[in-house]
Amino acid sequence: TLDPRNFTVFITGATSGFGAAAARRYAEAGSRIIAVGRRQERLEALEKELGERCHTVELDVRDRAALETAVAAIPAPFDAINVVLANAGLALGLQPAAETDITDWETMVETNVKGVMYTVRALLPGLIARGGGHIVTMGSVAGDYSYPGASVYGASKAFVKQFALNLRSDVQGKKVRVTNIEPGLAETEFSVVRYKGDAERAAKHYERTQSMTAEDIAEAVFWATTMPAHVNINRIQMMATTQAFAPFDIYRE
Ligand code: NDP
Ligand code: 8X3
Repeated sequence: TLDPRNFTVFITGATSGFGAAAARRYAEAGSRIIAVGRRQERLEALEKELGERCHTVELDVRDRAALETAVAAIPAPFDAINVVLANAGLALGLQPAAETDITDWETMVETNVKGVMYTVRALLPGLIARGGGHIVTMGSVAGDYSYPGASVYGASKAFVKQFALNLRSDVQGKKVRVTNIEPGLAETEFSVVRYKGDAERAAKHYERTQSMTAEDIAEAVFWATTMPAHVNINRIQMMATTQAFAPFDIYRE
C-alpha cells in the first residue's frame, strides 16, 4: 500500500462532514492537508486542531478565479499536492421539480458540477507534472438512483460520476488515479443545509435509525488512496445497512 505520510491532500468542503473527517483521517496518518471551505472560523479551528500539518484556504469553489489563484499561491511544503478530494457540495430542497426554487438548482449546479470541474482543472496539471497522484470526487447514490425531489441534485451527482470515469481515460499513462465515492445516508450537516437551516427537520431524517458517519466515508476515501499504485478503485457505492430500495411508484386512477 502507499504511505500516507507522502500525501499532500487538497480537500474541498473540509469545514464539516466528510471533508472534515477526511482531513482528520489523513492528518492522523501523517499526511499534509490543505483544507478548503468558506467558513473561516471553522478553518481556523481545524488548523488549530491539526497543527502544522494543516494549511487552510478560505474560498468558494464556485469562484473559478479564486480557485486558480489560491492553487497557484499555496506555499511550500504544501504545494506538492498529490491527492485531491473534490468533496464540497450540497443539496437544496426536496420540492417537486415544478415547485422548486430555480436558484436552488443553480446553486447545486454551480457547486456540485462547476465547483468540481474548477477544482479538478486547477489541480490536475500539477498532479501530472509532479509524476502522478489521485483525484477523488464525491458522488452519491443519488447519481445512480432516483427519488422524489432530487432531480437536479441527483443529476449533478450523475455528472460527477461520469466526469470521474471519463477523467480516467484522459489521464491514461500519467499515473493519476481517479475514484468516485458514492455514499447514501450519512449524518452530517448535509440535511441542515438541504432544509435551509431547519435543524429539527434535519435531525428527524437521522432519527431512530443508524446512518453512516462521516468517519465511515473518510475511511473509504483513505482506503482507495492508499491502495497500491497499480490499483485504481473506480467507484465505491456505500449505503447505511438500514437503507435499501423501495418499489417503483405506480400511479393508479
Ligand atoms: P456538509 O454540509 O456537512 O459539508 C459540506 C461541505 O461543503 C462543507 O465543508 C461546506 O463548507 C462545503 N461547501 C459547500 N458549498 C461550498 C462552496 N460553494 N465552496 C466551498 N465549500 C463549500 O455535508 P457532507 O459532508 O455530507 O457533504 C459532502 C459531500 O458529500 C457533498 O458533495 C454531498 O453532496 C456529498 N454527499 C453527502 C451525503 C450525505 O448523506 N451526507 C451522501 C452522499 C454524498 P462551507 O460551508 O464552509 O463552505
Ligand atoms: C446524499 C444522499 O440519499 O440523501 O447524497 O441523496 S441522499
